[in-house]
Amino acid sequence: MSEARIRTLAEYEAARAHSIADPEGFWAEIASDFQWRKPWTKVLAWDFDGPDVKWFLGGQLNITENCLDRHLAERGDKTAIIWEPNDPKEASVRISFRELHERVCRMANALKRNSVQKGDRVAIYLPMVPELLVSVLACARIGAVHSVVFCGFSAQSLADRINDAQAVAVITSDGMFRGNKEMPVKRVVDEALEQCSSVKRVLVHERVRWAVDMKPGRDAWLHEELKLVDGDCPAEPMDSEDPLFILYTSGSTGKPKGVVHSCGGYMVYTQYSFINVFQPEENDIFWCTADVGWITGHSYMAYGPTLAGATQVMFEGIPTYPDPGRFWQVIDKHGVSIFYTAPTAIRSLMAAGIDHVLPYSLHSLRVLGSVGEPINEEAWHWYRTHIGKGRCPIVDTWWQTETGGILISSLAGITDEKPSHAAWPLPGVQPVLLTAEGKEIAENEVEGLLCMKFPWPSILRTTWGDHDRCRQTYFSSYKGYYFTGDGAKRDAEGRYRIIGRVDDVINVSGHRFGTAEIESAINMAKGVVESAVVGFPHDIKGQGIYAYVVTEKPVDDPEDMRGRIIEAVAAGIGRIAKPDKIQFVSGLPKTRSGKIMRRILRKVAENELGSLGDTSTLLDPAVVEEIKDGRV
Ligand code: 7RM
Repeated sequence: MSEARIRTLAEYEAARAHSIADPEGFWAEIASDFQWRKPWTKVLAWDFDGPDVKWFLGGQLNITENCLDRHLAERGDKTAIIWEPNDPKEASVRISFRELHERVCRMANALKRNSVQKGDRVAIYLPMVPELLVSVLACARIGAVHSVVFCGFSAQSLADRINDAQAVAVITSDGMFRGNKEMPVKRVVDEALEQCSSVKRVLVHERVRWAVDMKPGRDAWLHEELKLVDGDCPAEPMDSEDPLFILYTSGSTGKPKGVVHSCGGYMVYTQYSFINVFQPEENDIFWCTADVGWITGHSYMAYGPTLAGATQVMFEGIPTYPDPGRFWQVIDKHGVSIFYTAPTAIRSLMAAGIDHVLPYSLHSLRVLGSVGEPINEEAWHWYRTHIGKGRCPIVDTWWQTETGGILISSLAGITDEKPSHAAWPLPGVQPVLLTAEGKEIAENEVEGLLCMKFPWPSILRTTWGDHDRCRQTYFSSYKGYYFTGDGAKRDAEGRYRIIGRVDDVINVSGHRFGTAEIESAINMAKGVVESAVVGFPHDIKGQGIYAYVVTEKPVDDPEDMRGRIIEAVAAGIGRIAKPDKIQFVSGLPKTRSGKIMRRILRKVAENELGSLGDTSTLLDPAVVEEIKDGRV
């Protein structure tokens, strides 16, 4: 494994001091651990006002050469991926680094054969099969920009993302397995593509063997395309700052934005953070349960572990199929030693009962990780006691799609940990807490808005097609800082505790949705006039979605209307964003200028009816009483 590796608390502290005193020297040392086709001439140029951030300027590389080729001599036969299918009766598949290299090259050649060129965007809409990782790396191999869309998103969401990026090709599958269900995938793509003129080719992986419509001239079976090409594909040299991928993420306003990451900095930071946070050794088996459709699956499946030459498990299924012991069974089956999952999964498996854990030994586990949302103390202790058997450190990793990699976390077994605290910034990361007025808070035992005062290599570079939106969203609230949108506390010793979003973003089971995005989907339902969505505390999901809906006519069949609203959200975004609670109201609490008073709606959803605050500025204060009485 790599040398840019912190192994003791003293080294952590020294690295942190070094990174602040001499950031360029610090990162140059770490970046020298990779294969560059051409060395960089300047480590960093930055201006947060633009924003204009560039790392390793003038350098050239191909990230897949670092993920694959450089391991062949020493680790060619080492397993890169252990694929565990949805159905425990289906055989798992092991893919060595050499095989992965060959498959990526072959896929890259298939893309080329289908006219995909450097700089083109390729949408990937695939379930958790090895072809998903292969496709991602194949794009990177030839310099095509991948845009992975999570398979739970609807045709409309997929179409929006394809159109925004003007993707020229789509890689997908006939269908997918998910627990005891078989679901269509290609059909969703077909529906999306009715709205997308940029897509010229669709490559279809066969997974469930369903009959699908193949559009002549546009659609081809992947296995047939792969037969027509060879397994040799030179890696395209990329400039450090060339875009590597786009990943769409929700914010507080408008449609999801395409967060853009670039080749050099992302490569350096994902490997660096992977090896330092999880502290893998050569024989460890890493398992990240995220879907590759989210940033966690990009940074800590497709890239971080492959860059580090680690063996990882990729799991197609869900935690509760065939029963809620599935995760623990897979850990025993494959000897997983580093396990990285989300608090929502921990809470749901905790709720399923300890009887599902007891049959498994879990003795292979060495390190546990958490990501996506704050982990409550109860879940933290359960994870530590019943899964880690009290002997595995837990790394609570705080980061975002926009940060590209973990920024705040304990380093496993090196820095200390505290329940519900992401704790310590990684060396090279400079978090600050600001007051609402934008003043840095120097003291400890405080709460504020979490910002970064200095760039790190995997900071987002832009939002696809709209640089000003990037500036406005992240760099304009507080001049000279990257604003995360999260509130945080700092304890007496300096550990960070993330509280949650301070904007109109809801985090449901670790997935981000903008309230505006859900509202516009709800408003598509026939008979809906307007709606307002807020989050509320949910035992399993962290936050649930509470929708207040105004209808044209009084609702005489509420069940039917709720069903139609849920269908509208499923069609506009996907089932993952469906409201948990829907309350029909005659009006929304608005100020005289027409602004919805979300504070009031949040309080009602949280059932804090006694503390609604001042309602006298409302256009129609009576509506508040109605909303309180009608709470669901
Ligand atoms: C990696 C990821 C980002 C948002 C972020 C936070 C929340 C993520 C933690 C967390 C508390 C954590 N990217 N968040 N990790 N909150 N503790 N360890 O989830 O772009 O999808 O979401 O998730 O609010 O801003 S993301």
